[in-house]
Amino acid sequence: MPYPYKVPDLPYPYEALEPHIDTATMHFHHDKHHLAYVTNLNNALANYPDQQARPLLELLADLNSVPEAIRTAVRNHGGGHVNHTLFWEIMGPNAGGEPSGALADAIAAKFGSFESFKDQFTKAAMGVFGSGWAWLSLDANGELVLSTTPNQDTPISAGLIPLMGVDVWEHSYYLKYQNLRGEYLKAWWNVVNWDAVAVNYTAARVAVGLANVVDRLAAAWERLVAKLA
Ligand code: MN3
Repeated sequence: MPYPYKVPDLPYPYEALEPHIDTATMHFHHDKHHLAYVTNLNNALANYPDQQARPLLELLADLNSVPEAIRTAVRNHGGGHVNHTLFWEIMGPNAGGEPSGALADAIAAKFGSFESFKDQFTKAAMGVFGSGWAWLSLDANGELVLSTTPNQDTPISAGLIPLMGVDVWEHSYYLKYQNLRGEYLKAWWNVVNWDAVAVNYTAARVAVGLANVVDRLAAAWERLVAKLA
C-alpha cells in the first residue's frame, strides 16, 4: 500500500455483518473514520518524500526513526490506517464459531481452551479505558500474545505481528449499542472470520521463521568474518 494511502474497499457489502454490526456503523466507520486517518496520514507525509518512500509498517515498527515533527501524526493516523485495514479483513459474514487447525491448537496451548481465550480477550477489550483496541498477536518467538493498545497505537510498534484485533472506540458501536461495549463485544464474536485470522497466523509464523533464519545467517556471517580477521 504505497503513498498516497487509500482506504481499501470493504471485502464484503456494508450490510454483510448485520445484525451484529449494523450497516450505518459500517458506513460511518469505514467511509468517514478510516478515511480521516488516511487523509491525515497523507497530509502529514506530504512534505516528507523520504518517509513516503518507506513502507508504512516500517515507520510504525520504528517510530523513533520518523522525524519528530510528524511522529505523533504517523503514530495516530498511520496506526489508524493499518489497524482498520486489519479489522475489516478479520470480520466477515457467515463467520464466528471457532478457529480450526494450527491456530486452534496454538490458542488452546496458550490460553487453556478457546473459551478461556475468548473470556480473556473480552476482558481485555472491556478493560480498555477510553478508546483503543484489544489484540491477538504473534511475538518474535512465535508465541501468541494478548494485549491492548490505547488510541490508534498498533502492536507493530511493540514488535508484535497483529493477527486479529477489536476496535473498542465508541465510534465502532455507539449507533447500535450506545454505551454497552459488552453487548457489542458479544455480537462481535459472531463476525470474526477465523479463516482470515488463520491466514494471518500462517503468514506471521513464516515472517518470524524468516527473521530467525536471517538472524542466524547474520550471526554465522559475523563468526566467519571474525575467524577470517
Ligand atoms: Mn475505528
